[in-house]
Amino acid sequence: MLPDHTETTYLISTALADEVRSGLTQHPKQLSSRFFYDAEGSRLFSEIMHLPEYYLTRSEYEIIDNYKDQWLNLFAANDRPFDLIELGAGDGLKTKLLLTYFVEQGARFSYSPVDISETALDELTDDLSNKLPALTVSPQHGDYSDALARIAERTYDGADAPRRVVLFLGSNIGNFTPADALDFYAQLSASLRPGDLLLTGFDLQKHPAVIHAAYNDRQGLTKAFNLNLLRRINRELDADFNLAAFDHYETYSPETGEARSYLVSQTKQTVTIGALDMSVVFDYGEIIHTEISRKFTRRQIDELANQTGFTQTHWFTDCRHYFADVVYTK
Ligand code: AVJ
Repeated sequence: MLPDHTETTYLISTALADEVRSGLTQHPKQLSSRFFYDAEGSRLFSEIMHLPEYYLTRSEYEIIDNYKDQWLNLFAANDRPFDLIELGAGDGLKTKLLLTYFVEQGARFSYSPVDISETALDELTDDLSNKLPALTVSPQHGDYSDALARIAERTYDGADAPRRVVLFLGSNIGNFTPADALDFYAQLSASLRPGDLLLTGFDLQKHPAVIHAAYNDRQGLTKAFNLNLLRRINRELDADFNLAAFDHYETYSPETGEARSYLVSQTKQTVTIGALDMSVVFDYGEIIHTEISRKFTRRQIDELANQTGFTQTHWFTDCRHYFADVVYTK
């Protein structure tokens, strides 16, 4: 059929469209984990945080609960007000504990959660305005590079300018490749001023079986979370992925410290992505790589600070040494 001017091919260019176009034409196929977090994906991740196998959230909660008084002393040193900027705040389960304590102690600070999920951010903001009405909250919808741009933009003059404290909790940093983590921390470092703080939650290397189980839970929530990416593509890009024809597969390598998530095609099949005017062939057993969740050694955490212009000043861990919240000072 000849092209007809009434039949327009829309070249849609959203971030998801670009990702699908490039990721599903590569070998091996891949899609970035940043697209997990639509409303359903954010909800599923909130459930994952309560799984018995997903030790990360409980370990970090223990650290925050044990050290929240020390953290406040650190953040508000010399009674200076501070701006708490949280990257990837999500539903703020752990942060609420911290914020509640800070407000109770009469700390002078404001809170800026940044998240890629608008629903998670709206719910967090509503909840905070009910529970902590005195707290100034300035939510920012966007990804990490938007957050960086905002941090770099914030210029304050004067000696009593608030110190900036950037929170990057929950081992969100694990989603970066080592090169991207270095790059991101170097950029963060460049946009902070001397005395500003960066507090990162790192999941530590431990028995590989413990880590593997955290991403391969018996209830199948991690599987549903991974498959939800395909459901999102069906909805937003008019695709016809049959979710039942894909499985979840997880690997953990104690040598690289990488947990990796895959979707596996259980049959030879062709998927059509309407909005991209594209069809994608999957071989039997072919994979899509969807996520890296990197686990760290103490040495790697020291090196990350050294290589990006930070000084590592504090190290907090849980009783099992599963997780560490680490303060870098600019
Ligand atoms: C939100 C990126 C920290 O990698 O552990 C949970 C996401 N993926 N189960 C992680 C996730 C599968 C989580 N982070």
